[in-house]
Amino acid sequence: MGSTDELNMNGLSIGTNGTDVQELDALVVGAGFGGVYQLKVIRDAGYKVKLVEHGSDYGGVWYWNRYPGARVDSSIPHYEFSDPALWKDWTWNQRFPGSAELRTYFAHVADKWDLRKDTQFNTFVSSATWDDATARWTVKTKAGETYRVKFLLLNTGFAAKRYIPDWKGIDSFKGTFLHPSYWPHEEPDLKGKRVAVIGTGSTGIQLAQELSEVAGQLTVFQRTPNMSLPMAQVDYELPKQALPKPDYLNLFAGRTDSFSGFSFNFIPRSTFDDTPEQRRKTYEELWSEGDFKFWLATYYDMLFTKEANREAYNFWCEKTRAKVNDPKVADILAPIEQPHAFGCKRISLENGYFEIYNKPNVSLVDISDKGTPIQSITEKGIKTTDNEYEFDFIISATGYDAITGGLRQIDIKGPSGESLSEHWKDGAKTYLGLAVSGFPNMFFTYGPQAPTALCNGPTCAELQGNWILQAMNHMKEKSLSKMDAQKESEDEYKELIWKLANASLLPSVDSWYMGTNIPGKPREPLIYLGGVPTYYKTINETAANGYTGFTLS
Ligand code: NA7
Repeated sequence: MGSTDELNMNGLSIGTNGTDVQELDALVVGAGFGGVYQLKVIRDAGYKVKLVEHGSDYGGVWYWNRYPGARVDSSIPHYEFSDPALWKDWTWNQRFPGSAELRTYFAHVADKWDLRKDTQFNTFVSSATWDDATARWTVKTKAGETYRVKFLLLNTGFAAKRYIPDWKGIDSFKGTFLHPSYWPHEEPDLKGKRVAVIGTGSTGIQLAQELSEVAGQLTVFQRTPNMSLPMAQVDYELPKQALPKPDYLNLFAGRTDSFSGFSFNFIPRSTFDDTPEQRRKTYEELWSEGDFKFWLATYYDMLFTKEANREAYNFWCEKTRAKVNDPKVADILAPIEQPHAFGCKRISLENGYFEIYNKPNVSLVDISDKGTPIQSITEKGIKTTDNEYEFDFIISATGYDAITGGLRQIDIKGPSGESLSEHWKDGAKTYLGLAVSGFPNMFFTYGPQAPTALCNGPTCAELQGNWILQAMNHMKEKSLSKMDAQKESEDEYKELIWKLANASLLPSVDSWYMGTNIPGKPREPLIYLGGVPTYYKTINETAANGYTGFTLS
């Protein structure tokens, strides 16, 4: 539908087929941290913008993930926006807030930033097509609405597309089969029931901890051990918080100087610079912090050299095995022989997880290739290579088509007619983890080839969101209609992504950081591994130099 076919009235056009076309400067897709920040700053800058979201409220992953025990494992106040208007009169109940408290926080953000009037929920964006003649994206929703916008801003996050393995027989199961991110709003009654949790990522661990208290019999199916670290939860006695409010400004300012967007950094010494006694003391101190510090504020060589990594693993293994009574169960949870490089698969934080296996109503099944893999789902439950287990509930905590899945599930077509999905069929290609060559005026946050899953979410939302706003402002000031990443820049950037990854141990491990959790997905580093400060410097220099690597017209 070209612009000449339409009658334009106050930003609303009527297409030839009678459908309304909403004209905007920008459409923001997704109402998690990335999307709400984007809406706020772009609207404040005077653009006409709307936010659309698949769910029926704000929160992104926190809207969807309502399973028992769902909570963030980044501590606050790291895990919140830096705007004083939000934090000056906000208090948290816990250091690691649960999903419901995070939804309340999002409601607070929506009120303070007055977001609701420009947000439309229950709206799934199904396609976007670029029209070169008008330099506009035509965006369609599943419900049949049409938007025509100069900028398409995708904030779909890293976990918008659930993954359930293609097991035979799921439909035949007579009990209830659930994916945790589609947890029913009306809480299912699991009390005294036979419950299976498949998967031991962050979700499986949180669920298992919680359900061990409720289920009659809980069986956890583990394919790979999760090298979880202890979470030191704190219940705040209000109004006391993690930090005095005047210290917040420093903490937020420091987030972009931290490798992972928190307020801490790696120790500038290598593991074996210290004596065994000093090292033990350092490990103990990091361990006792009860957050990600044993992972992301340890010796700088831990993620880069095998020996340093093994040393960290040995400490973790010793501490973890001490929590489990049965040595055979400990061999599955924390094998003495290191199964993969420590910290190169998503580390989770746990709160009594390993101890659940000391309870009589909890059991663990090793479904790795060395154990008894799942063969199918049956009417009664789960069939492995040596047994059929019977259940009332099966919870498939099997994760997501992470990082690229949420973007690829929208049918996005650039001027050449090539879709984003086709463009990425052999692997993700972006420039700066913000744009894709051949897809002009389309930007995204918390996606591939940016610090993303190794960066605290709100930090990334702000630093990428600000960059996108500046790019839009630049185009406005220069009266430009189109900004497109150059193919050569994209190719060079991909080389950089591999170079950074190859300097680390990450590519040696199967994980969703490498795309390997989804059968057939290309094996490649999906995350920028240079750390937040270097990423921040790179994207800001590109902007300061007039958006090098982009074609502006
Ligand atoms: P994850 O981290 O992707 O975990 C999924 C889990 O499911 C993991 O233990 C997988 O084992 C397991 N899995 C996946 N496919 C299978 C099959 N086919 N058979 C058996 N087991 C399987 O997702 P989460 O939801 O836990 O966490 C997502 C992120 O949310 C998390 O990292 C935080 O950032 C918050 P595997 O390790 O692949 O062997």
